[in-house]
Amino acid sequence: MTLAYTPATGPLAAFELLQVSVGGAVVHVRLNRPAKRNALSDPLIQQLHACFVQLPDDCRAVVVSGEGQHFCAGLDLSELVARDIHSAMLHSRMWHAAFDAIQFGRVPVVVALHGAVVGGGLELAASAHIRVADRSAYYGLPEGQRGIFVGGGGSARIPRLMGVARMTDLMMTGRVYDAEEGLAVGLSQYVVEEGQALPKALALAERIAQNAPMSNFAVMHALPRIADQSQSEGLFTESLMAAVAESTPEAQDRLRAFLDGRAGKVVKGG
Ligand code: 1HE
Repeated sequence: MTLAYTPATGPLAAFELLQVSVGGAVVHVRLNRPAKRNALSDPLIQQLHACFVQLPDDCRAVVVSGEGQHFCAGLDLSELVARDIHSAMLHSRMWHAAFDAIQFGRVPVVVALHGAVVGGGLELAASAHIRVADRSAYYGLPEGQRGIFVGGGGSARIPRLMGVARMTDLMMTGRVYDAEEGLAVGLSQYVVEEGQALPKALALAERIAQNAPMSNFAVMHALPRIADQSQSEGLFTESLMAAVAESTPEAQDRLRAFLDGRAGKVVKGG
């Protein structure tokens, strides 16, 4: 982390369950319900959604983290009382809308994970583009034990990270992966020392924020869609995306800068 982060002003300052701060082009959104282990209540989901659709125009990347000892304990189980089928369906769709605003929003999202990353907390993490865990992080899907099913997009997103068989194992047996296991199966891309997930996530976001916005947009919007397409359709989508990205003035400037020796090279360990 190199930037100084100061509390957000304007609409992003108004969320009672989120603590939002801004450092340059990076917005840091902290789940702020530590007494309940950041359990995802309806208001918290609604505030997350509102926050992601109101990011300032100059925002280029977001970091999401959790206040307190855990990233997120998942669905607020105290709200799961006597919902009829229709309202349960609408509840799940509300989560989908919020997490879609994260995955398919304007800018890349890096999530910093520590402690419990369970149930809906893992669904939230799976909607981000890059996951950084510290050694205290652990992952579980206790829906099986609670008598419910994932409803926050987990069945669509989590198998794309670690496969259907592993998700089945976590949901059926209650198995919990530690941080290293999560890294090995693809749940996170980085594992760092305890307490270092947030600084690492901010540093990555600050670096991502320097990319051309169109390149970041292409990566977050085109890659998952191409992965869902047939090879023939995927290759065609890729050609369209490549043509759009390289024809932007920013791409032309950046390519010229490299050819003139004014841009950084690709370095080992960079
Ligand atoms: C909660 C929740 C919650 C904590 N809903 N209130 N998620 C789960 O099945 C995970 C349930 N939670 C836990 O297993 C543990 O709380 C933790 C391992 C996350 C943390 O343990 P710990 O010892 O640090 O905290 P705690 O003492 O268990 O919890 C502190 C308080 O948070 C306590 O309330 P208090 O009033 O007694 O202080 C807990 O009741 C409360 N709390 N987790 C409500 N989840 C769209 S579908 C998604 C489906 C799912 O996410 S299913 C998985 C739900």
